[in-house]
Amino acid sequence: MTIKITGVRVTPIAFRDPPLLNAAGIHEPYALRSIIEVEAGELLGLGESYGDAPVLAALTAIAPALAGLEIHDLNGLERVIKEELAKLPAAKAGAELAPGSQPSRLLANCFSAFEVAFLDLQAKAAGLPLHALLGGAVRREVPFSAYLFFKYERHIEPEEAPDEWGEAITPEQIVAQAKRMIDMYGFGSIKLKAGTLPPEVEIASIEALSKAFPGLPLRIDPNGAWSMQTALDAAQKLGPLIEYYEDPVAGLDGMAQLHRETGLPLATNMVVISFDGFRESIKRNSVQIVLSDHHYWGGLRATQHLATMCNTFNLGLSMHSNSHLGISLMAMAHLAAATPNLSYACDTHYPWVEDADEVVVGGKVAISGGCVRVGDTPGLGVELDRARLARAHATFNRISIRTRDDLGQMRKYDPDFSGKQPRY
Ligand code: GKR
Ligand code: MG
Repeated sequence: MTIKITGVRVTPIAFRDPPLLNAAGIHEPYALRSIIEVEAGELLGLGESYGDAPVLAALTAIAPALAGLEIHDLNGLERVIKEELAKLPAAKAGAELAPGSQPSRLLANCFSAFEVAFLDLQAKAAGLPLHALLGGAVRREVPFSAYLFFKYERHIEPEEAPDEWGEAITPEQIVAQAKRMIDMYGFGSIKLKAGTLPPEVEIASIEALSKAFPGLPLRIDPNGAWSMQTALDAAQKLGPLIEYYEDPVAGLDGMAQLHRETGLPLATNMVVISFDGFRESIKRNSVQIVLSDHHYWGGLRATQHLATMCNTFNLGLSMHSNSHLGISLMAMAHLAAATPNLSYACDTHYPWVEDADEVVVGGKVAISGGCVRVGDTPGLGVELDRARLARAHATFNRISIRTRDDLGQMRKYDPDFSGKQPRY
């Protein structure tokens, strides 16, 4: 059966984001995404990707060229994307903490944005849930971890109302944040974003979490903001408490040295973000766990290839996230459901999203018992709510943010903030 693409829409949206601290600076009051709709007659396939200007420009340029492709022709999709990208001016470097916005990832993340929508269409046309198309679910309940952030009580912009999470700049406040998030969603593991406050506070926060939640797997992620010495010192205290040490130092060589000297399992979404990086990491034994992310690894099928590589080289596999909504969450969940060796709970920023900002029917996708359930509804299992989408698009039109800039945002609080790395 031949089913052709009849139309493609890319809608930029923005949603509220709390003042979350990270190694680069602080989140702006709004996060950007793009919502992709691929039509084939009566059928509609959905995708969600980055909304930063360079990616958005590329997605928008590619969209009209996809009409006429057959929904199963993913090689054709890649060919058309390459042709359209070749016509665009070369993109400038993007924010480091949003790996998908790096120019070198443009092909991979454009392909992914449309591939998910094509696969959603294929699954709907076959009357199958997406996980069935990806090889079948090995788990129906996909575990996610509680993703904790140090944060300020409110954004510096006076017109932005405070969020419901409150301030978190001490170990006690981080434990309170974890309790609230676990009460709300039932998470069975915890990730702490670090590289932002002095390391003593961050280490003390892991110690406090370990006391407050005995037995719960813990991770810490300084996003490469620690010097080798800081990471080595911290390893002595953190080692016995964490399941993995995520990007404590920058670079493949730094990670390799840290692993040699500590023996701790190191995870990354910074030094291995492509198959080239994977090869280089294997040569040096830089990382023991790769955090996959279909948005910049080149789609759901490419991420399954990554899973095979991890299996082949005996590496662990986990899943990274950036600020996202429910379409991305469901793509992540179907992929994780169909990936046997994804052996750690996935990351997600979803708890930081407010229900009113979601664009799918029914509002936020449920996370219960720490898991997202993948069912038997054909495709991704979520539908677009047109009124919600229009609201999120209106928000995008109202604000002036067009590319994520955590560093620039931090300089509004502290004009002398250098952004120099390693930070500690
Ligand atoms: O949202 O601030 C953030 C995170 O730091 C994000 O940008 C990272 O890409 O979550 C990510 C990570 O695991 O490094
Ligand atoms: Mg990370």
